[in-house]
Amino acid sequence: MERTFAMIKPDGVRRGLTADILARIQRKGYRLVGLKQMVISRETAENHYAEHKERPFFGELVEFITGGPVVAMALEGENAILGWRGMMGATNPANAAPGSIRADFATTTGENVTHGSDSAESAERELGLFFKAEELLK
Ligand code: 3AN
Repeated sequence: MERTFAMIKPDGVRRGLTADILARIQRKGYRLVGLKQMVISRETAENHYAEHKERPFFGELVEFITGGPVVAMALEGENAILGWRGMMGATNPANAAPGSIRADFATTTGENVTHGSDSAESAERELGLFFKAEELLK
């Protein structure tokens, strides 16, 4: 069993896609062991996206991700890290596999609806950044 950090970004929440995305996760069979709607602080955003600090789009990315409520999730299941990445599709929606969330709901890389940890190390770091231990089901 693996745990991963997943998020519906502000564009997804604003566009009313929350229920659809939660339904996909539940149909897939992942267990939602953490779930909350929140506005991300600037500090948490800069921390979360620290690997992109030198990229030209960093400022824009932080403004976007703090610009409205997100849905933060902890998903549990077999191969949940890669599996959720597969459900999201490629970062650039133009390259996302048909039927994936980004292929179905997004047109730009900057606002691509969802986030998912890309490795076990990222999952552990991001789950710790967004959830207190007592907010996660055992
Ligand atoms: P993923 O979200 O698929 O893990 P990353 O980690 O490469 O992709 O990028 C994190 C976020 O940074 C993306 N979801 C997107 O919002 C933003 N981003 C990445 N590349 C670009 C880009 N070339 N232009 C604008 N925003 C970008």
